[in-house]
Amino acid sequence: MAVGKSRLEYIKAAHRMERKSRNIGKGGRLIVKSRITELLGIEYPIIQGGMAWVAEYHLAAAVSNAGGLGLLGAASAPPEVVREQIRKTRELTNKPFGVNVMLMNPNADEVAQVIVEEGVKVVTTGAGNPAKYMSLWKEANVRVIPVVASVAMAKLMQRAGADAVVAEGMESGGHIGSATTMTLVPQVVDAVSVPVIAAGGIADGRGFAASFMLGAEAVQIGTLFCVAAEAITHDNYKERIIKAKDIDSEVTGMSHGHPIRCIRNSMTKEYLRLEKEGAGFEELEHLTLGSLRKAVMEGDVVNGTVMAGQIAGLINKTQTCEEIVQDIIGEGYRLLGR
Ligand code: TUI
Repeated sequence: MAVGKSRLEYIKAAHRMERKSRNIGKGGRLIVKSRITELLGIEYPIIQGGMAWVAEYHLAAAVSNAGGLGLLGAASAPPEVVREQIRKTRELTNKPFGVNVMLMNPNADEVAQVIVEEGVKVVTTGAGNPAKYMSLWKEANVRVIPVVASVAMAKLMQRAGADAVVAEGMESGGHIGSATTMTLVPQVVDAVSVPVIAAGGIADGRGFAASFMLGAEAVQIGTLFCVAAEAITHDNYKERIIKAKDIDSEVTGMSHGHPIRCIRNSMTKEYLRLEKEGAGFEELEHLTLGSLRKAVMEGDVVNGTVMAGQIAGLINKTQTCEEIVQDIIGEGYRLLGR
């Protein structure tokens, strides 16, 4: 025993050393570092997807409070609603969080500006090329993380100044590309020097560990957070995901180049029937107008659009965001031998 130290001090110091060697921080939480945790100032390399209607302030704050990165999904929300959501998130957490900008949103220009005005520190983008906002955000010291579905887009985004990229496979729910997570992630990792976040088909520690084996430094998770206790998603939507089997999703919109993955129901059957008959974009758009809101907010999972990834089949219960994050990190790091 060191001279001058009481037995209690000695035991405390020994416990501190033990926690440090096993990467365990105060409160027993595992400390998990990657370039992404450093870049974003978060505890764990888990990012919540910026899902339209689902990713609002309760969920984003809960994920951030659990040590991951919560995201607000701006989707097609008017800029003032996004501003309000940002302020409400701040009331629930003092941890970092971000905003996802859906680039097909006609309000994207104004939303991009609101993000700067409100001092948001992290932006992810989806469904398009965010190059035109890059200088605005970089000058405001916002970390910019585009979601990409190809190596070409990943390289383009790195050249444009992206801080990291999310490589999203077609297992994901919602708007998708054509490459799978298993093939896309290692190819993007080899093509860029910025850190890569894997997305698509991840809902447990195995998916987390596999992503790291492919070279990713974090994961983005959508479908699993849709069923989180803190998500305001209608119970019918959560139940539909929990009930889903491996092959219960369909991809609509292939014919007009905007493929969307969602759970098979009356809506997808009608959509695919019209597509087969050669219906035009306008007619198909009319069919789905407001249909995601109808499913997420009103619980109409028969006629509404139930966006979800292929991993829905693995998801069988609701958990809090804290439980989700701790389970994935615990299992993931055990599998990785860290
Ligand atoms: O954006 C997503 N997933 C989404 S957005 C969304 S909202 C929506 N609601 C109704 C209809 C349509 C959309 C639902 N799900 N994921 C990120 C993502 N981005 N996946 C694929 C892409 C992508 C696609 C093309 C990224 C870049 C890109 O570039 C095209 C170009 O400009 O060359």
